[in-house]
Amino acid sequence: MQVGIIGLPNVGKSTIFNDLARANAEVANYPFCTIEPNTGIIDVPDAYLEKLSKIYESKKVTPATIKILDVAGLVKGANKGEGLGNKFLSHIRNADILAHVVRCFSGEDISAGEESQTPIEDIEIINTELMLSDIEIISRRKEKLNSLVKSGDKEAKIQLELANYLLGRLNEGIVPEKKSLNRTESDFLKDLNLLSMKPVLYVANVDDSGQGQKLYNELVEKVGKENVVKIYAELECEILDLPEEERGEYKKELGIEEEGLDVFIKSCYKLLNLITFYTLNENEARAWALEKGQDIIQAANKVHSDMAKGFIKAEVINSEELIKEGSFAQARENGNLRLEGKNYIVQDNDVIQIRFSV
Ligand SMILES: Nc1nc2c(ncn2[C@@H]2O[C@H](COP(=O)(O)OP(=O)(O)OP(=O)(O)O)[C@@H](O)[C@H]2O)c(=O)[nH]1
Ligand SMILES: [Mg+2]
Repeated sequence: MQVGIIGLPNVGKSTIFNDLARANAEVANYPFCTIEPNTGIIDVPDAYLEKLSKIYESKKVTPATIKILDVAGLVKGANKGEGLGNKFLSHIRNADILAHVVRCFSGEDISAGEESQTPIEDIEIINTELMLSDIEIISRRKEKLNSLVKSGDKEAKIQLELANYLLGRLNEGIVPEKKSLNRTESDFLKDLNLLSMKPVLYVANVDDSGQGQKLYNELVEKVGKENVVKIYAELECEILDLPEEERGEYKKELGIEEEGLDVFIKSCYKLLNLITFYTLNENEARAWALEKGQDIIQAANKVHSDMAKGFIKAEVINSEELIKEGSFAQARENGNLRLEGKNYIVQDNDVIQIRFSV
């Protein structure tokens, strides 16, 4: 999974990035501090993996990971070359989620540019620029498609029709809805990688001031609580610099109940409808992300295509139960290890042992 961080300049994107990826990207009080993208890998926090790894005393413990990208700030008119322009958005075209950072802190000495007024206006500037960038991408593709259509290419004709629909919506300032698409259309849409159609998580970069709370509330009112993650990025970065034993106390003082990282990942999983399954053996205990509703063959395919192709059956048990049992043998003896066939729909926190032949 990939997450791309977007937002106005100087709103704390790199601070959020450092907090989430436990990284050390440059943070400074001036716009366009970030020019080249920062890339980080986040280990998905996991309640069971460590305990599960004890079952076989696995040599390696591999959590699921998320790649996170922090890019330059966008400004009004970026599509016309304002600020750093919008070319850098190509770095996040492959992202599965956009983390849209919104300034919800006071800090009067920290300017997010002249046009920044309120969280609502700020997000509208960014969302408009994303649409304008998409319009550019589609228009460029249309030129190619036009000549293909003239030469009688039937697929290009379907693509051109979809391109015209998308352009029509975007030019009206409306994000196109995902209508039911045939194969050619959905492949084309995937290929276009439109930023405005990606799932968005609004990240409120808050401080502990009353003003910060007020701005956060405004944002929540506009986009809905379920779409906002509240992160005390700067405070959390400071906390990360403290010795481990002092962190808890400081967090309690500030009223930070759950770490930004945990809330953020949970929200990403929810937004993309992801669950976790595990594979275990002597070599490795590993957590994997899977779309909810997918079957065991799709899960097997994540691990190794041979496992999916040669699938015979799988032994399945919930993580918590397996930890309680202590071993597969014990679980089997107690009748708690289920045997599942190829149509089994994987459940959150399943541990699966796949039997296959190649
Ligand atoms: N007061 C206050 N300042 C913050 C907070 N979060 C970030 N900052 C400051 O805001 C300034 C910009 O932070 P960055 O993380 O570099 O912002 P950015 O969005 O990555 O900026 P660009 O890369 O230039 O677009 C820095 O001086 C940070 O210390 C906060 O919660 N409160
Ligand atoms: Mg930055």
